[in-house]
Amino acid sequence: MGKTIIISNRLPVQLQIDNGEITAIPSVGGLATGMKSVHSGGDSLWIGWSGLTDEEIPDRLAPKIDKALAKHGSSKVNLTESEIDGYYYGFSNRTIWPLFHYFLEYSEFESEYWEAYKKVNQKFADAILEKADDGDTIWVHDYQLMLVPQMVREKKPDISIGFFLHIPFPSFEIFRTLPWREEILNGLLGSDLIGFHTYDYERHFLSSVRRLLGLEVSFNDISLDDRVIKVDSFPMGIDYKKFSEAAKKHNQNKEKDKSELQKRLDTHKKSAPDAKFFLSIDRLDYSKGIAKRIYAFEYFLNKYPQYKEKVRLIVLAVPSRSNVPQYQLLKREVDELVGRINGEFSTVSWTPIWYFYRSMPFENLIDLYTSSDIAWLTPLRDGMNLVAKEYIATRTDQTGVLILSEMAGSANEMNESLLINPNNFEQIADALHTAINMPVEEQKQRNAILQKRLERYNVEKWANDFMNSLLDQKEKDYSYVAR
Ligand code: GDG
Repeated sequence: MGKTIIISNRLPVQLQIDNGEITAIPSVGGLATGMKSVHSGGDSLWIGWSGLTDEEIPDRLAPKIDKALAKHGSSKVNLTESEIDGYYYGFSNRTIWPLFHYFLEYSEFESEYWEAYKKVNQKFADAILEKADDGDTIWVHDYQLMLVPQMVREKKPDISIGFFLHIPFPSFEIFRTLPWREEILNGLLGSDLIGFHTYDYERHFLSSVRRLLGLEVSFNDISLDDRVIKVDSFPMGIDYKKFSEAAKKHNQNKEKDKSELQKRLDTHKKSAPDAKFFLSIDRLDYSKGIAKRIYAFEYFLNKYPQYKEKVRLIVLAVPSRSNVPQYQLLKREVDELVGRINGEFSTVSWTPIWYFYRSMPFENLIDLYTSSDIAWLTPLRDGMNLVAKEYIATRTDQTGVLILSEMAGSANEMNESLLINPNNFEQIADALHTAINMPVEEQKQRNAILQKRLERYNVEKWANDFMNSLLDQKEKDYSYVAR
């Protein structure tokens, strides 16, 4: 059996340059953790961008960087600042991201971005081809690299290639507006297996393949002249144990071991024992519906004024893509909204919204999850939404209520939460009211089911299922197709 090559836009390590010395620190994100079972031992390689552009890497340090990355089974693709601008901030985040999240009006169709995307995808494909041998297995991740499977297939027709999309695949009516729609589909069809988070995304993709390329699709197989491609859904899980154990440890912390944030949360809890914390955590991204959530909070306070001074909304908005104009506008909108609503409702002893615009260390994330009575996650569109799953995993006593948008992929597996339409303020206000008054027994019943499911279908299982399905596909005899 050959080696496994994983490809994603970013490598699962962060580079630190200090006094000419290089350290590569492994990332702790969901993808990196999930891939541990696939990316371990000497038989795998992860290819991606290091996070530093060519201009930021002095020539004399380049070999040291390669060495530091090699220690983590990683190899970098070199990208210039202008390539990152066109491929990443341009086509990936100004064309594909908005379009695939149904923000058609934000999607920019610039041929310059498209050219950069093709060029950089070719760079990734070349980096793979340089390292790949026949018999290897390649797993390509996400919307930044949709042309890579075909680019590799052209040079290595027999190699096994899997692709997983972490964001939604939109309906045909949305996807068809993309000027380069056929090229994107053909790029993906270089794979043997194409995976999505949900069955709906899978169906949307198959519908576009049938209607735009006229290919034969039966169930979830696409037949080409010489190959059959399998399309399937693999809902991504979390590292359940990591979150539940961190929460257990956190709950046993003595006063002196608590973080400053936890101490503040405790003080507020003590001063108003009936008060409820609502928690909202997302990257500051328009797809996450943060501004709408804050408007809905205002609506809730007006509809149910009895909760004034009794509830608090904690908003953690993590900075993201801040050089894309839509993200700058959103930042301004959220800043103003929080200011206006706090100005309108605050009293001497109560500030309705606590707003943090930053990324927090993992320990503080656990402080927030474990201290919040209600997690309120209402993206307008979201491929999956792992925060919803993490919140449930940290509720070790099984209390807590999750209010989740129907538009998040995770809603398919989290029916026991309160599912809402993020555009329906009436429904949201009522869900908050229901959540505040939900008997503890009912909270526990719902969370027990959710926890069991999340523990079983964790991120490692997700990665293994995908890999096994890809191996199965490789072993199938499709010789009849070539007749
Ligand atoms: C994309 C898709 C899909 C957040 N704030 C902090 C922090 N986080 C961590 C969370 C969670 C992750 O970031 C966010 O994951 P999500 O799934 O919620 O969202 P995206 O970043 O948009 O991810 C999404 C995902 O890919 C996987 O396929 O679910 O739909 O859009 O793990 O814990 N972590 C720390 N500090 C923070 O302030 N340490």
